[in-house]
Amino acid sequence: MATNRTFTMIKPDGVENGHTGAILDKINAAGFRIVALKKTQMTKVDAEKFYAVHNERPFFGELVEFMTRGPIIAAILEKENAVEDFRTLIGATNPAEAAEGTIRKMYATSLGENAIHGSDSDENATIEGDFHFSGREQF
Ligand code: RTP
Ligand code: MG
Repeated sequence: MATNRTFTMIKPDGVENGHTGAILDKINAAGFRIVALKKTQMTKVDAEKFYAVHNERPFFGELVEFMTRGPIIAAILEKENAVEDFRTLIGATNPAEAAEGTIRKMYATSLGENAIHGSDSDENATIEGDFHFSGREQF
């Protein structure tokens, strides 16, 4: 089951800029089924834990500040080859390098504020989904 799932967050910039509906439409049109979905806001402790892999990077403080400044939309998504196909749908980390038609090309504003997250492996998809949703919230 986990191999067909990924985890995403519409980041605070995407929510603030009013892109939630359009982004969910694109996710739906690309064939992903919603397993879990909610609007929530991460605390500093949450964001430091979620992005712990980056805690030595120079942008870590900025990233935590950004990810906690407003609500996000968190979701678990299901589809064949979910992790890789979702990374293709969202595009490169830097929107300036993202392919035409990708979510980051259309809705991101900068390298730091890039509208959306997608898990980078099946293992992280499970860890990240379970970070935000209990078993009873995943259908
Ligand atoms: P994400 O984890 O959010 O899906 O993004 P990603 O895999 O494409 O990129 P990653 O290397 O994991 O970086 C995580 C997030 O940190 C911010 N970032 N800022 N200012 C910078 O140099 C910089 N580099 C990365 C971005 O919000 C990026 O998505
Ligand atoms: Mg990443």
